[in-house]
Amino acid sequence: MLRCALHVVMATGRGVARSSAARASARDPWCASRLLPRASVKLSSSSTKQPARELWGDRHGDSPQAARALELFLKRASPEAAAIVDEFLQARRRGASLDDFLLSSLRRALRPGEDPGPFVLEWQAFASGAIATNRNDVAAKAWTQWEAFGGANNRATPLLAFPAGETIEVASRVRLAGVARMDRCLSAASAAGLRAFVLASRDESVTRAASDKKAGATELSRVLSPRDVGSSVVTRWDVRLPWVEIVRECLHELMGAPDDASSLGHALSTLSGGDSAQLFECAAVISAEGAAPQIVHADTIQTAAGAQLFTVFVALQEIADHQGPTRFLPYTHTCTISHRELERDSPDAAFCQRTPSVSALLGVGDVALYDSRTLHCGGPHRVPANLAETRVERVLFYVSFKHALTTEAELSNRDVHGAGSILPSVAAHKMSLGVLRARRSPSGNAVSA
Ligand SMILES: O=C(O)CCC(=O)C(=O)O
Repeated sequence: MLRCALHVVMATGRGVARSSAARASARDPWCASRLLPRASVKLSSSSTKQPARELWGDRHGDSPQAARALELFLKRASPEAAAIVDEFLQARRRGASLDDFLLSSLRRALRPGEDPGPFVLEWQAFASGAIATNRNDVAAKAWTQWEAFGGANNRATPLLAFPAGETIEVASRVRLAGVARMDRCLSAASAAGLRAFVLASRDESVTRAASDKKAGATELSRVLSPRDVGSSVVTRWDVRLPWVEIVRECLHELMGAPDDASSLGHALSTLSGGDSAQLFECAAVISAEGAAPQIVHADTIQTAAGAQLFTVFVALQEIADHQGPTRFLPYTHTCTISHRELERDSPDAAFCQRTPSVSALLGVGDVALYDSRTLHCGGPHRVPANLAETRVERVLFYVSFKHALTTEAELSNRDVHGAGSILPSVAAHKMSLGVLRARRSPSGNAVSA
């Protein structure tokens, strides 16, 4: 799943960083002193050329996450790396954001033997060390947030669907609240077939990843809280799906008839600037019993450009409360204050204690459609209180569409992996929403029903 790298990592470290210096060192994911033993590059602690603080921040259009990440990095960056940052900040023109500078440097692929200069090397070492050392802290923080939302006495209300036939309402609802539900977009038979395919794909990808890390990284996206605190057992996966018949057929079915104004396809088109919106992700998330919750996060940060991505989560089986349904925080997609409060939340997650949320307790084939800026998280997958309840993995098929006016660079810059959760071979089709709605193949030929 696409997630804003800066947003997620900063959201994790922020609250605990304030508690005490010792705890900050132990738990702040960006704390450079923790990264030194792992980083291949030695960061100097005697930085002399520090960029002036007024050169970045809110008034330059930089996100708080990027500003905070830079501050932590600069505490230990070498004078040479700091000088490069200073050069960028001094020379940047209006619109050149720190977010893009940091994220494109983070993503920059290095050819063997290439010397990208001290900043890129140190920044990549800093960030990857932070992400690697941070996994347990992420799950621990997610449990604190989950408790703050009420824990087993969850205060979330169910995410409710609007009556059939009110599609305009669905698009309007997403615009207003950031999330809406649509029921029975996929038949039970299609959902069951796709579910079996997803689980088999997951098993194959996990086996392949064990012997071929590169193939693993192509087929399985990074996921938040893959393991619980202190556990080595993986209980959460994000599987990129191939463009095979069963996936295509389910997508066509989900979109509904092209002339049906109450269809999911129509709602997506209304929201995404028309049928030229492009398929950006095509994957599935799976959680097994024992899965920790995820930290509250958004998939993209808020920018002046507005909505950039709309995502559809499709339940491939019924989702009960013990299976950790997705929790959405309505109205947060356009609420800069909520995003900021989350980043600066107290160690006991006061923001989560006071913020209302809804649970996507979906039936088979039901859909949660959301604006990627909406704060959300997967819940913990627990043993049901009533052991007679069905105990199966929770599988969500998902696709996202890039708004017609959003450029590739705007979105890809906001993810560590350079793209959302989509196989390169599927992304290469550059599939438009219109093609999917019209049941055409990427080459434009009609697909037989
Ligand atoms: O598991 C879910 O319900 C949400 C997944 C998600 O948001 C993520 O993996 O980033």
